[in-house]
Amino acid sequence: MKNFTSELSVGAYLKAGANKTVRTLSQLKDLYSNREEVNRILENEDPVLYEVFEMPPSPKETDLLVNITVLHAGVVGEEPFMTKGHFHQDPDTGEVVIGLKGSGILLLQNRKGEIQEFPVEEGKVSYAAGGWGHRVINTGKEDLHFLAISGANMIHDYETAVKLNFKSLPVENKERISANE
Ligand code: S6P
Ligand code: ZN
Repeated sequence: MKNFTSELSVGAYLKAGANKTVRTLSQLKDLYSNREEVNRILENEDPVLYEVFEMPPSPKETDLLVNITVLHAGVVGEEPFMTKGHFHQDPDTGEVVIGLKGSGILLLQNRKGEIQEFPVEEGKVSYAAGGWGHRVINTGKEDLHFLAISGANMIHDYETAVKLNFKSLPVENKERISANE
């Protein structure tokens, strides 16, 4: 990666050279358990769930990935908008998550099924150690912005998250929903 300095805002980050990737509901519809609601929404529109702004890393494995994600506010049935969620293929590769704006949850789950949840909001930094899959859930009413930093040699492993049935709700919500069923 080239040297850069930027305000921690999407506009400034784009000016500094970031690439943008957009994730829509039609691309990620299998994340949500309420299929009828997914189809109902998609009949009218294909909402953008989140955007990732990535500063292009150099091909060198020792470089860093430094991304801002904007996770929009919204729900699909009971489940708030969330990132796809992934493990890192190399379990020695961790990740730092720094909240910038909005409020949400960093949900961590390892291959043994153990779960941890950390807040994602301005002024909070969390670390996902290697071996812990991670997903961010926007539990607030406004867009959630966060910065993620990991090693550029990291390969996203989305399949393991699917196989392990990665959780899609903060624990207290899930309990509340089952208690009301
Ligand atoms: C990369 C880092 C983030 C995510 C982004 C989208 O390691 O965790 O930049 O890529 O938040 O999440 P996902 O699960 O769709 O890659
Ligand atoms: Zn990651």
